[in-house]
Amino acid sequence: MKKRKLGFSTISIHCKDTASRHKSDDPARAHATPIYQTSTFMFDSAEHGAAVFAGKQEGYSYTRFGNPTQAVLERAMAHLEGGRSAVTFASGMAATTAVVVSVVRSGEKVVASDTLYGGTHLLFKRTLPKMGIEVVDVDASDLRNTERAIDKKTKLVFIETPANPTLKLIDIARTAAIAKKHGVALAVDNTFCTPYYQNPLALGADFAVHSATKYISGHGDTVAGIVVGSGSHMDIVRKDALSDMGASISPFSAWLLLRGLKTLSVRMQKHSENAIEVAKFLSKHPKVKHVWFPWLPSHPQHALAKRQMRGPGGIVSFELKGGRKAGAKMMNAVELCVLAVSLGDVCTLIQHPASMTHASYSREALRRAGISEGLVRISVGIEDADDIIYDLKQALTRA
Ligand code: LCS
Repeated sequence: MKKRKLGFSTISIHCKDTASRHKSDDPARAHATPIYQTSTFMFDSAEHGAAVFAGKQEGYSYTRFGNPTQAVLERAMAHLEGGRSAVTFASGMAATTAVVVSVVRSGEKVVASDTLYGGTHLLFKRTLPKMGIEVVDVDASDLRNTERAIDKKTKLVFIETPANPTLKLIDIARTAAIAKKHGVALAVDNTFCTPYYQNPLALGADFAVHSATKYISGHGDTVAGIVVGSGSHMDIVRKDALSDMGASISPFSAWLLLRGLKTLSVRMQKHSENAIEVAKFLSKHPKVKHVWFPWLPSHPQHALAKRQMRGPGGIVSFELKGGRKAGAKMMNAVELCVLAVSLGDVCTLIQHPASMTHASYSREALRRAGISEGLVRISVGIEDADDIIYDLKQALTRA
């Protein structure tokens, strides 16, 4: 019989995309992927070591270049994102940096969307210019801005959709068509959706970038990043950016992500269900001025959300009528929700972007990105929705 392509949950559990009788590479035949907690690997002979280093023989040499635990994770992520290969990193920021340095050189240019995680914004505005790389940011939700900003020096378009923290969306397929027309690579930060809800490569992007710290880990216990792609640039991501820059994932973090990955689909469903409830509750609350959530018909790009994403994920942002002061009072009054940055955790997290995750933005950049002083971001967890809403309701009485 023809081999059946496995579904998302099955791939995320078995880390392969077609069924085949299980064979263990592990001498003890462990069922769970072992944590290969080793920095280095033994060679049978000087010739064997030389062959592995020369790439003439497959095998591991040193964990910075690759490790069996990491390799299982990379295979699973490549299948889930529909890419040829994946490379894991010590953080989402390392993954983003790896994509940029693999594609762009000194004297060249990146066109980026104007609403990005604050760390990515700092990399683009502070560090890349020191390396002679210019970054021009545009409101990429209007495709004319992206096309206008691309010139002969441009090598990469970098977008985040949905954007952190405003949930602004960018049409990936149409941005990819523009990038292709100009011979420019497109990278999409897919952290908010994960491959469960959005596949940038299938829409024409060259790279899908993840802060795996978030939903892929899911449990708020590690920091990691992943790049998935199909083109020849992926060899540079692995060989140059990973090996030379050295921000490789630890075997233990890779193992935590493999564990998280197994429940990604059910967690994403529950995050989304809860977030829909929270968004509806907030949008009806008399103290709330506005709610940003792609699954609400009031979201200005709701139609694009339904076309491009298979679900909303768990991030809801809102602004209170009382602005920043009321938001602070509310954040100080939560009892179940945790006042902390990061997102995609099983616990509900609440934070203030303008003074926390996006504190690196200038006032003008905040304004352009639509991140108001009063904006509050919730990463809705997978607790019982009634408990989350009860907590938000009681905290709002103090706002
Ligand atoms: N991309 C997105 C969309 C992010 O939200 C983050 C971190 C990163 C990349 C960087 O990943 P990291 O290196 O931290 O793994 N976002 C955070 C946030 O919203 N709160 O704290 C970190």
